[in-house]
Amino acid sequence: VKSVRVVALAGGTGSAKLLPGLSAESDDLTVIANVGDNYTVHGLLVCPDIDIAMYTLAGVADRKKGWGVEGDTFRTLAHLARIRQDTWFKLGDADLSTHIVRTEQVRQGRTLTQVTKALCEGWGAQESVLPSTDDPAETWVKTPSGSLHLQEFWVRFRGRPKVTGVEYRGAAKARPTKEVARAVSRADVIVICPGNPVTSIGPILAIGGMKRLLADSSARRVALTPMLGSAPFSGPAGKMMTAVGASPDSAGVAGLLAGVADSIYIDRADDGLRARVERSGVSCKLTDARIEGPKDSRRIAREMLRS
Ligand code: FO1
Repeated sequence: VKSVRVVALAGGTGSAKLLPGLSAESDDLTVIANVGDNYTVHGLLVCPDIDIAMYTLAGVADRKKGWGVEGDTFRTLAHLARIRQDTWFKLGDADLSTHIVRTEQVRQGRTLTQVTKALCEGWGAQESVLPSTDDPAETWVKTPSGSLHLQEFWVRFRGRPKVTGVEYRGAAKARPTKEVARAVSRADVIVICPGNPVTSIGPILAIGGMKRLLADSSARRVALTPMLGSAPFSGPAGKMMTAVGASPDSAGVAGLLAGVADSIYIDRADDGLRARVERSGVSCKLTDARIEGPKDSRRIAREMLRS
């Protein structure tokens, strides 16, 4: 049988929960990862959404924390603290090996796409993980006291500041890579993972030409909500959605994905939102949307790929 070519748009912890299922249910999976929350710390280029996808597909992700490598140690971080350096961004020792290699290879002139391929091979991820762009594109969060890089907002200030808006700096000038363009144009199904629609999926869609590329694909485009009722399963999605004028629920997610997703799976408990979801032109499907482990991930992936 001809395999189904699956492309997954992914960013962050929520998105990563669906990847094991997609990987188990497809033998041709390409992940397009958000780069908006890439951050340079101690001179090292950290790409959290690329890395969570890579570690998840390699089977080494810390699923409890939702970032980093399972069983990692933090000895280097402890030494950084001892020599009075900032340690609010926690880099594990194994995770550091990724950032060291990436930073050096990018410095030598390789693209993030090339470096990511090498890192995925190194860690043993079978599927390909593609950065959404090789151009600069960063997500900044507007607060009453100024803009903060997403990592500063989320990790340093623990997501506490009031959010008045979100900026995708550089995104409009950035372009999808040729690898991304090729994967999208060959796809049979494009899956929009259950990531924060504003800070995980939004920055992918904000890249110049990305929405057009997705619209021109003949693939079926299907999303899974990251929301249950008026709250996300995890992370700051509700706050971010409210700040951009979307209702913090699955109907708001559908509105943000209008023109991008043909259909969206929402939780059965949110059946009451169906009419509002469909008003965005996105067809509404019901499932048990909570992903608590590999079984849920696989069940939902199967539903999404077969529908
Ligand atoms: N999230 C935290 O809440 N605290 C951390 O110290 C932290 C460190 C970190 C290091 C590497 C990495 O790849 C991700 C890390 N994250 C951390 C997660 C990250 O801030 C976000 O969850 C993602 O950017 C969401 O897309």
